[in-house]
Amino acid sequence: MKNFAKVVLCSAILVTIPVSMSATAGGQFKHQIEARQGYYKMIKFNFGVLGAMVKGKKEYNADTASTAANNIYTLSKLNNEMLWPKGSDNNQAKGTSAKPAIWENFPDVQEKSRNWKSAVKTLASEAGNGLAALRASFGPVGKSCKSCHDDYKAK
Ligand code: ASC
Repeated sequence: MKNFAKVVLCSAILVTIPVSMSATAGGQFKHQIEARQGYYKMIKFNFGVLGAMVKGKKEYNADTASTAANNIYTLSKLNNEMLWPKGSDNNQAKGTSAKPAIWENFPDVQEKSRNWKSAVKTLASEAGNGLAALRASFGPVGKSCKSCHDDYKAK
């Protein structure tokens, strides 16, 4: 090998090693896991705004309710396929509650996801129509969150 080629190759290796080491330090799927947790935090925050109204801890406000519900609806339309690489589960990766069962029962996960999205769509159209309408459409969303957590999220 020509000396120049050796220098280029060695430089490439020297640059690559620290990058891959830092990637494994927090787990191979650190970024995907952090991104999906951020996604759920956004949902949780907006769902919490609605929950406070449903439980009577905050006075019902149609604009706020509609905004929060539509934020969740917007989030429900993201394509998050890239956030769920095989192996990013709580057996093989750090800092996640995602059970390996997700990847073993993917059609069921997809069905639960579709049910959630459908309930969220109803919530988005109902939340601004008064407290009773919010209450009626809030429950099914919470139920569909729970149905997935029960099977696929570690406690
Ligand atoms: C929440 C939250 C969830 C759902 C779920 C509903 O507020 O953080 O994960 O509701 O518990 O049953």
